[in-house]
Order: sequence, then structure tokens, then C-alpha cells
Amino acid sequence: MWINYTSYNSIKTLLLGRRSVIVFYNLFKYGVCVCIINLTNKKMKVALITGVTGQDGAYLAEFLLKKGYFVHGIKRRSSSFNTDRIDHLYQDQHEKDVRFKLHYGDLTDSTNLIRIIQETQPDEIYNLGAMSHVKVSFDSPEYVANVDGIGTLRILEAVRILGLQKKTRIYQASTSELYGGLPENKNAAGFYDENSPFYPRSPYGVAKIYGFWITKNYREAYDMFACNGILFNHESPLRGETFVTRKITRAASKIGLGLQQCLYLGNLSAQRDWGHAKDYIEAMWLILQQEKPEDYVIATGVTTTVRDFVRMAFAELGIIVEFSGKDEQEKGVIIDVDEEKALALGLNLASLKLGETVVRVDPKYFRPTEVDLLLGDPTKSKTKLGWTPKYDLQALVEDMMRSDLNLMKKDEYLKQGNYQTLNYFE
Ligand code: NAP
Ligand code: F7E
Repeated sequence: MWINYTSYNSIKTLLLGRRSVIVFYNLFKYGVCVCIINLTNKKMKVALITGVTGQDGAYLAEFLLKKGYFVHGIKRRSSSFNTDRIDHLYQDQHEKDVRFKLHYGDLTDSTNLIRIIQETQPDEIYNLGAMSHVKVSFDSPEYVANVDGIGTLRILEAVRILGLQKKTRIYQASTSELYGGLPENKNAAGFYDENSPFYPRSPYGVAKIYGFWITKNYREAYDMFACNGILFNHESPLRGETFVTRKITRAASKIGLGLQQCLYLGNLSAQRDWGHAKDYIEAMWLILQQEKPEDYVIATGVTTTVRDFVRMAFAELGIIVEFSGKDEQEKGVIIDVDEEKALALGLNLASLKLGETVVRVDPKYFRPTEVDLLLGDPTKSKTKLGWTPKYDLQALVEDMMRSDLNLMKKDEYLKQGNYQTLNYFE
């Protein structure tokens, strides 16, 4: 421990954890007075995250804990643990200084939401909970309307009923799916921005448009600090396995190791503006730290086809895939393998034959109405929020491939030892 008191009446502080401080007073020539001040929760901000077990919820919880927040998360009751993404953050609730707490709850249950908000008295609510799969929303449209649409209203109304309008700031997870990808709705530069008209193309998009407008309405009607982040697609090693990027990075890794032969996809020509979830959750936080509540587009400003994402994922393994054929007959074939790279990564060279088809189209993954192209304009978030993403698409693909190759190697290892592995197929 150091004490350096050269200056008159100097005060040196030494942080003890995040909640208490030792203060050394140099009282002229009369000695040193030491006192320990216990900083209570007074200054600690409290956040409540719905959807804390999801991709964004997990990254956001970690981010806010690092910033010194007390974080409450709402998780759904499930017949088995579904907390894999946040297990590394969770503490034994009997320990001292617990700053991360989970509550059972559901966005379809107003009474539960009112009680949790009453108990936690959050400074910030991040409403990330949703049935977030666009294709699945065609199968469960009523449920999606209830959770993604009315669920947002339930949060806003709970804050109002509890008289917390002035204390609690609310972030609503809005989405680029609101635009629907109509070419005529892009701005002059060819992007979707905060002023572009909406035209949702799925029950998910339609439910989320209610969430968008009710958030804006409560802001205007009741002077609440409630904001929409209109986030374009963001991915990561924690992305759900049935979204296209993760489906691709998992399958490419398995194919490289000889654990799978072919990857079946839907619309290969769809284009998305893909960023990294770690960058996007920082934007969510920045949106709630502003002086005035506003809505922001969060995007990279670059769009890429599903087909090119496949090429990039395989290229990370030294496998070059080329596409030929049209529509449902289109296929991806191995045309080259960088053997040195493949060996260095521990791939199964024997299974990587030139001319082998590794990607095929299965129309069951087509959507009744598709969003063909999404491309966002992040100018406002970059200038007003000072948001600066760290990952471009190449860095995102590298991160996801590194993680999934490791994951699949674990499976390979278990299989070699005659242990059971889980088969996840859609
Ligand atoms: P995600 O991985 O699918 O996570 C969704 C979360 O919502 C999960 O924790 C899920 O719980 C929870 N949830 C589902 N139904 C619920 C209900 N009835 N009550 C309470 N919680 C419920 O989604 P994400 O990628 O993290 O996205 C976060 C939010 O941003 C979502 O609202 C999504 O629609 C929106 N969004 C995402 C993107 C993107 O590209 N990722 C882009 C724009 C907007 P379980 O773990 O129990 O399933
Ligand atoms: O599809 C095409 C598919 O499911 C992307 C959600 O986070 O972002 C996400 O929605 C594209 C689509 O994401 C397969 O047709 C081809 O054109 O990964 P996705 P999404 O539908 O864009 C928005 C912004 C959200 O808000 C949502 O919550 O890829 N595609 N083949 C496929 N998609 C899937 N899932 N599976 C395929 O096999």
C-alpha cells in the first residue's frame, strides 16, 4: 500500500472494490487521519434487462456490470437451465456485493412486470425480450404480437403506473425489419435512416412496429425518456443457432472437421447489414445517456449477401467455395483448399474433397414475404452519440469462426472418446 502526502491537505483515495473508499487526510503537520467511507448503493445505477438470457442481454449485462451498475435481469421459467450465455456473470446470491440478480418473469404478464419494476426501481430499463426469429413469427403470429408488441406497452405502462416516469429511462429494441427492404423507401444515398418510411414484411416486423410507435407515443404524451434503437442485424459467437450467420459458422466448422457433409440454406441472395453485437449494445447504453430522448439507427453502412457470408466463413478455414446454378438448384462446391492452413487449424483434410457440394438450397427456409436488402445509415449515431464500432464484417466472421471451430473441436474430441454429443439441426 502507498501513502504519498507531500501536498498541503492532500487527499488520496484508494478504491476498495466499487463500494468503499479509504481517504487519507494529511492534516498539516499533525499527522494522518484515515477514514473508510462506505459508499452505499446511492450512486450505483440500477438497470433492468428483459431478455437477459439472449445474445444482446448477455453482452449488455456484462457491459453494465463493468460500468458499475447493479443489473437485474428477467428470465423466463424453463424446464431446464437456459442461462448459458450469462452463467459466467452469475454469482452465488449468498455472496457479499452481489450486483447481478435474476427474476422470473415474462413480457406477457403485466402483474409480474409491475412487481419486478416496483421491487427493483430501475434507473434504466432495456427492453430486449422478444420472440426474435422472423421466420418463426409466421408460425406464431399472435404470440409475437403479444410479446414483441403489447409486451412493450406493458413495460411503459408499468413505469407510468408506478409513477417512475421521471426516474426510469427506457430503451426499446426496435429493428431494421420495420423498413421491410422496400427500395423506394431508401434515402437519396441508398440507405435507410431515421426518417425512412416503414413497411414491415413479417408478423415480427408488424409487432415491432407497434413497439416502436407506442414507445414514441409515451415519450410525447407523458414526457418519458423512452427511446428506440433501430438496430440492423448484429451477430456474434453468442448468436442464436438458427439465425443465418451462426447457422453458417457452425456448419462450416463442422464440415471442416468432417462432422457434417452439407449445409442447407434458404434465400442465398438476401442482403444484410451485419455488425457485431458487442458494438451494438454499447450504442443502446449511449442512447440512454443523452440529454434528450431520441430514436437512432445503429448499422454499419455495408450490406452483404448470405452467399458471400458463406464464402467468407469457409475462407477462414482455407476452404474456397464457389456457387453455381440458380434458385433452388444453386449449390456451393469446394474448388480449393489451402492445405497448410487447414492442417494448422486441425481440420480433417480427408473429408475436404475438391468438387464436393457443401451448400444446397432447401425452400423450407424461404419466407412467405422476404426482406431482400437492408442497409442502414449510422450517421446520426456516429455524430450525436459518438458511437464508433470496433468490428467490421471481416472481424465479425473471424470472431464467430474462431469460436465455433473451438466449439466443434470439443464435439470432435467427445466423439473420439465415445461420449455423446448433442445434434442441433433446424
Ligand atoms: P435473442 O437472442 O432471441 O433473445 C431474446 C430474449 O428474449 C431471450 O432472452 C428470450 O428468452 C427472451 N424472451 C423471449 N420471449 C420472452 C417473453 N415472452 N418474455 C420475456 N422474455 C422473452 O435476441 P437478441 O438477438 O438478443 O435481440 C435482442 C432484442 O433486439 C430483441 O428484442 C430483438 O427482437 C431485437 N433486435 C435484434 C436484432 C439482431 O440482429 N440481433 C436486430 C434488431 C432488433 P429465452 O432465452 O428464454 O428464449
Ligand atoms: O436471416 C436468409 C433469410 O434469420 C437473414 C433477427 O435478429 O435481424 C434478424 O432477422 C437472412 C434472411 O435474420 C437462411 O431469408 C437464408 O433474408 O439471420 P436471419 P433476419 O430475418 O434478418 C433483424 C434485424 C431482427 O430484428 C431479428 O430479430 O438470411 N436466410 N437461409 C436464412 N435465414 C435463416 N434464419 N436460416 C436459413 O437457413
